[in-house]
Amino acid sequence: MSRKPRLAQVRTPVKTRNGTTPTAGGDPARWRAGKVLLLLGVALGGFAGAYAAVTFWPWRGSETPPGMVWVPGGEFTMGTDAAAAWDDEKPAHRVRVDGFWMDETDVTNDQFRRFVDETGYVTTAEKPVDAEQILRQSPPGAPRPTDLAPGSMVFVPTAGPVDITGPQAYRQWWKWTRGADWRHPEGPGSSIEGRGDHPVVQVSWDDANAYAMWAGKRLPTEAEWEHAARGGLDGKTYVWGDEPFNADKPQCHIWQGDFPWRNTAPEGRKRTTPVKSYPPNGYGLYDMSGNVWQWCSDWYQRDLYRERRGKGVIDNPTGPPRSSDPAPPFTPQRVQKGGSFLCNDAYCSRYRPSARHGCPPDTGMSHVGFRCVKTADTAKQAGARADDAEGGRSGLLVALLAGLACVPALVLTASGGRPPNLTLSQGGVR
Ligand SMILES: [Cu+2]
Repeated sequence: MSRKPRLAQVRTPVKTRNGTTPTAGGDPARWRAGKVLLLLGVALGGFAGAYAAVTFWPWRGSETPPGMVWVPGGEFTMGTDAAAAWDDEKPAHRVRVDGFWMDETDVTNDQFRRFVDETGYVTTAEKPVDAEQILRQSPPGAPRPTDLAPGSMVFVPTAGPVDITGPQAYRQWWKWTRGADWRHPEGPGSSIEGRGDHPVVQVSWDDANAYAMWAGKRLPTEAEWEHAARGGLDGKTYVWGDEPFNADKPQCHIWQGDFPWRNTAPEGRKRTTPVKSYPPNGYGLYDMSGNVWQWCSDWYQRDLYRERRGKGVIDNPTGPPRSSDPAPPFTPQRVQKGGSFLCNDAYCSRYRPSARHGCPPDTGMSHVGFRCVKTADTAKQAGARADDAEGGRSGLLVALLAGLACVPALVLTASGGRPPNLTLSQGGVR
């Protein structure tokens, strides 16, 4: 059959209501307005769909933030009843936490440098010491500190064997060092040259929080941290299970030799090591034992677990309302977890996941770093402030890419071909 009759039919001029015959292009203004409306509808629909998907879809299914792994929520045994453990780890008790994303490694020097370059942030250790603050945190009658030059705490091996028992023993190998900061972890003569993939150290709790906020993340609670460190192995002594540390085939980076004076590790591995140097735990997290201590968001309370006795399963704990520890009664402390390259069974054995200790939030040390976590809440609160490459704005970007793909056409149509002033940051998505 010939197509001619149908074509002819289509091309037959139609009379409009006022009796005129429309020209080939119709009324140009009305056609353009129609096109604009259509494109606007498509753009809005796409945007709304993508935004809803990113916002309401379960986090795990949607997208993995770069450099993070998913830690599934659940119940676990926090603390321990092991005889050899420290008092503040007891008793073991049941805790439940929601799932979250966690940085698969400690924050590295390279990552921290990007934060500082972008924001101009000055760390605690780079600022003069606040004498008033020190006095507020000292026993009554303590002398006013005289050396207020910027600095931080550096581990310095002793010349030979020393008595490592007693609460003040650490003073023999921890030295207040002028000019020590994250760029100079061991003081003015040192640098992080060639250590870009090592964990950043000499960061205070405040520094860690500033970084986390910038990255659209937050510090983990102590419960989240311990749940993550255990990697699904409930009630085990170590993050890899129950087998003791094996010096011939180390499971993590802790002190090798005689603490605190003879370090038998090869040159370049006597302090921090590059992240991912040792096998990850069951959740794919590296260095959850040893290398550097990691800041948590909680205040440190020494007898917290005894208070939890008989209270059943503790749900998503965020720590006590204030710090409390009889050892330094005037100094508030935040929790640190994981142990460091200084840990060893002769001294502290705190590289076990139940181990914990407190440290004043303004204090950086050459064996203390951190890593961040992220939940749907964090992303919504901090996403708008976050850095692109850290994944914090990814929700906004996905929505923009899906919904606004039509925008160039839309704007060009409406503006008759003139390039628009389009500001994507006005999206207002939180
Ligand atoms: Cu230790």
